[in-house]
Amino acid sequence: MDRELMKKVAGQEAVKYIKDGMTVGLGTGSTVKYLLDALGKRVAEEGLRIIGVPTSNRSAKRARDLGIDVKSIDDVDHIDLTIDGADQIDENFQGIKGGGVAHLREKIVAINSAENIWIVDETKMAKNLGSFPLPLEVTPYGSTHLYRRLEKMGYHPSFRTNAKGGHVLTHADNYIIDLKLGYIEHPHQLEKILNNMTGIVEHGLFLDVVDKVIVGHEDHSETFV
Ligand code: ABF
Repeated sequence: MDRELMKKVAGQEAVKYIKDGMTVGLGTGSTVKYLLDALGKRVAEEGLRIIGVPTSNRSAKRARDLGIDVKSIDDVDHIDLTIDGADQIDENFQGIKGGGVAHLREKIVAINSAENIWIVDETKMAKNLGSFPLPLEVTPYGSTHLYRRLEKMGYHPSFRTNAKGGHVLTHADNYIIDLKLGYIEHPHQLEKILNNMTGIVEHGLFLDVVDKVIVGHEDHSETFV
């Protein structure tokens, strides 16, 4: 199984939806890397002109290197289309995102986009959400108490740490707690619980957000609308 090829297939299919003059939300992750490669090709060969609104510093740098006009979300009045990766998508096209530590910015860009497309390799598709740990961006202040509360709720929390054992920090210098839930039976109910927990800045449940999912296989892509 060649996952990089699958990601490339998905990224190359998604770039077709970008039209000249669009303001495009640019996601984060290794599949989006292939989208940006294909986008760079179109910029170079067709003179495609877009405004890119990146969801991470990594995507911002890559877009600038490709000669794309990069703006912050607060410097544009609308986003026509956002293309992003995902960590897990269920059969109702609900998603978990945030494995790449950028889900707060990704969600802010997504909810302000006229259309959202997710690009994934086939291994991201699942019957239910939960076997991929659910990321939470949390404020450092009080996080040890929040951690214990999540533990008591049976959510199997763990702080995301780096190689040195320190906390992984988000763009906003917050912490990440991952919930190893295994199986999320009712994502909307869980969303309501997490939305009401003080200290959780944003969770990685992306429900009723996506308009189109492009799944890359080794020799073709599937597009679900
Ligand atoms: C991003 O895409 C993150 O939310 C997510 O962690 C990441 C996963 O994508 P990939 O597998 O392509 O790196 O949107």
